[in-house]
Amino acid sequence: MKNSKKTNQDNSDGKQNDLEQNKSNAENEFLTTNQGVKINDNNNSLKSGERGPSLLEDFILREKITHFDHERIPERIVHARGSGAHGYFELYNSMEKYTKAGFLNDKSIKTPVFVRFSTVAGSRGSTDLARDVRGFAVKFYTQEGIFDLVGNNMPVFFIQDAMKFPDLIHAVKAEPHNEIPQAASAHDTFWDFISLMPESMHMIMWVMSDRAIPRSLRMMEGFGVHTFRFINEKNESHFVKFHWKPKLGTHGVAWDEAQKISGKNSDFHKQDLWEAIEAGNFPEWELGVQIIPESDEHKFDFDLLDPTKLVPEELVPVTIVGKMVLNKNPDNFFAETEQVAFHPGHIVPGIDFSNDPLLQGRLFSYTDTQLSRLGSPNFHEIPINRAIAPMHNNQRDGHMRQEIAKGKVSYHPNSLGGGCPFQAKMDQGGFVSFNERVDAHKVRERSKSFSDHFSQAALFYNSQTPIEQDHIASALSFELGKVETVSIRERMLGLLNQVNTDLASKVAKNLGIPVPKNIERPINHGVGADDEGNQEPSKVKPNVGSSDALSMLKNPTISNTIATRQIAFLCTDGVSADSIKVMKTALQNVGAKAVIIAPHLGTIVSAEGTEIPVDQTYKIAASVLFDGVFIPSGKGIANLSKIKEVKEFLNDSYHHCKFIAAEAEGVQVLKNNSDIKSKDPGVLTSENGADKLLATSFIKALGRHRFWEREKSL
Ligand code: HDE
Repeated sequence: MKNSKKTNQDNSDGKQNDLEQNKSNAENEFLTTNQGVKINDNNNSLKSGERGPSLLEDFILREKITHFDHERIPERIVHARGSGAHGYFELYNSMEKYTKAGFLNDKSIKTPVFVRFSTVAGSRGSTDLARDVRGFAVKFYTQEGIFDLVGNNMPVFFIQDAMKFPDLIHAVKAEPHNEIPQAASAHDTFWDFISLMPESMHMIMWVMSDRAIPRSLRMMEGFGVHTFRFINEKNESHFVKFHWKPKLGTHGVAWDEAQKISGKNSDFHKQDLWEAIEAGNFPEWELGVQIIPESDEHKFDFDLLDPTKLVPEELVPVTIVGKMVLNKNPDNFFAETEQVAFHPGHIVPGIDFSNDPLLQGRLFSYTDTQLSRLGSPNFHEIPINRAIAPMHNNQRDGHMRQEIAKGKVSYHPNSLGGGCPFQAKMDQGGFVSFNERVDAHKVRERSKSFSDHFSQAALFYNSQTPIEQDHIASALSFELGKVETVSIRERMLGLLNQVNTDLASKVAKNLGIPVPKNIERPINHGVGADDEGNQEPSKVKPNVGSSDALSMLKNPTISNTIATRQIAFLCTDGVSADSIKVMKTALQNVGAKAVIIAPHLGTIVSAEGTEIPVDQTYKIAASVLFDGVFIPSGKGIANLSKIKEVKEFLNDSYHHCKFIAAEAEGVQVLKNNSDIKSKDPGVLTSENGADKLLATSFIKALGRHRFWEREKSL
C-alpha cells in the first residue's frame, strides 16, 4: 500500500471509462420488462374482452405505470435549474510548494471533471436569464478521491453565517402564500430581508450588476468564495482563494434583453452550452489561486474568514495554475446533471477548510440534502458520483445498495479479515486534518472583524465604469420598483446611501422618494452590534479604493474574441450572395457564426440567381438571440422593409447596444426601419457591396461585445 498519487498518466478518460459500464443502448434489441421478459404488445393493456375492464394481472402495464409514477425526485431546494458537462483539468505548473494534492502536483495527470452550472432561486423549469447568482460547481475525479469546488460566479455571498441561509432562501424564493414570483428577486420578501441585513450589501452590488445576467455560461468567472487551505507535504498551511477565468471573457446582456430572451428561449444558456460542446467549441477556464501565508491572516482590513469579502487582486495577485476544458455533453440529463451530488466537504489530502462560519455550515448541509433528494446514503454509488479512486470501507447496506461486499467482516479493527481495509498513514495518502490550534470559549457570537459591511460594497461600485454603475442603479430601480411596501424601499435607500450617495439618489429619484437621513431598522436583528449594542455596522478605511478586476469592462483579462458568437444576417430573395459570402467568410475565419434569416425556410434566390439555404425565419429569430446584425447588399434587399419583424429586430439590436453593419442597398433598409440615429459609431455602414473592409471593422467592433455608450443617447 503506497501513496498512489504520482502515476504519470493522462487520466482524462478515467471517469468516462468508469461510466461506460452503466450505459445502455437499445439499438437492435427487443423491448423487455425490467425483468428482461420480451414484450409482444406495447400498445394495449390486458382486458377482459376488447371493450371490457383492464385486468389487475397485467404485470406489464402495472410495471410501466408504477415506474412512471415514481420518475420524479425532489428538485434541489436551491440551484434547482442546472446544466452539466464533462471535461478535464490540466495543470500548468506544480503547486507542490503549497499543496500535496496529486492533481495539483503532477503535470502529467489530466483529471476528469464534471461541472454543473445553475441559477439559484428558480425551479427546475424556470428561465435561464433570471437576474440571479450562478452556481459553478466542479467535481474533480482525482486519483486520491473526489474534490468538489462548489462555487458561484460571484466571489462573495449575501450572509456571513450559515444560520441565516434558510432565512435568505425563504426570502428570495417565490412567496409562500401564492408562489409568486418565479426565479426573481424583485419582490417584497427578498428586499425586506436584505434591507435588514446590511452584511448583504457587497453581494447586492454584484447581483445588481450585469454579472447576474451572463451572456453565456461559457462567459462567466467562477469563485470558490470561501477561504480554503492548501496543505503541503511538510504539513504547512497557506490560505487559498480559488478563481476560474473564462477564456472567452466575462460578458453580460442588457436587462431588457434578458427579459425578452426569457420569453423567446428560456433554455438560452443551457442550449448555448450544449451546442458549443456539440460543435467542438469546447469552453475553457483557467484556474487561478490567491495564496496567503498563515502569517498574513490578520494583515488585511477585513477578515479572511468573512465570506462577504474578497481579497482584492491588487493585494494578492491571482496566479494561474491550470485549465479546465469541457468537451463532452452528458448522455442523460437525469442520470448525470440531476443526480450529481456536490459537497464542499469532498476534499482530498492537500486541501482543507478554513473556519469561515458559512463554509462550516455548508459542510453539514450538502450530505443532508442529498439524503432527501436522492433518497439514500448510497448516493455515492450513483455512477456520476462514484469516485474513480478505489473505495473500500465498512459502511454497508441501505436503500439501493449496489456494492456486493464479500466476506463476513464489516468492522474495524478486525483480525478475521486480516485487518483490512487498512488505515492509511499520512505518507501513504491518508487524510489528516490540519492541526490548527483552537482554544476558545463556546460562544454564539459574530467576530467584530466581520462588522464592516459597506467598504467592499463601495469598492465594487467605485471599480465599475460609469456605464456599469448606471446598470446597477437601473437594476436597483427595477427591483425596488417592484417592491410594494414603501418602508422596505426606504430602508434600502438608507443602506445604499452608505455605499454611495450618488447611487442612492439616482435610485431614490426613480422611486420617487427621498433618501432617508437615518436608517430605520425596526427589528433588532443582532448583526454587527458593537459593545454598546449599537446596531450601526462599523466602517473601516479600505486599503484598495478601486480594482479593475471587479469590472467586466475594465477587467485586465477581458477577451476580445468573438469565437462562437452568432451574427444574424437579415436576408430575403434578391440578397447579394457575394455580400453574404464576404461577411460570412470573415466571421467564420475568427470562429463566429453567420445565421441566415429569411421569410421562409428552405432556400432563397440571390440577386446573382443562386440558391441560399436559410437557417431561421423571422417568426423564430429575434435580435435578443444574436450578438450582432448584418444587412447585406443586393437589389432585392429593399423588400426587407415589407417584413414587419425586421423593424423590431433592428430596434432591439440598437436599444441593446449591439453592433450593426449594413452595406449598399442594406443601408437604406436600416435607415427606413429603425430608430437608429445617423452618426452612431456602433452602426457600421458602407456604400459598397461585398466590402471586405466593412467586414474587418465589423469584426473588430463585435470584439467589444456591446456599444454601451449608445445608452446615453437612447
Ligand atoms: Fe449551496 N447548497 N449552500 N452555496 N450551493 C446547495 O446542495 C447551502 C452556498 C452552491 O449544482 C444545496 O446539493 C448552505 C455558497 C452550488 O448541484 C444545499 C449554504 C455557495 C450549489 C446548499 C450555502 C454555494 C449549491 C442544494 C450557506 C458558493 C449547486 C442542493 C451556509 C460558494 C450544486 C445541493 C449543484 C447547492 C446549502 C451557501 C454554492 C441545500 C446551507 C456560499 C453551486 O445543500
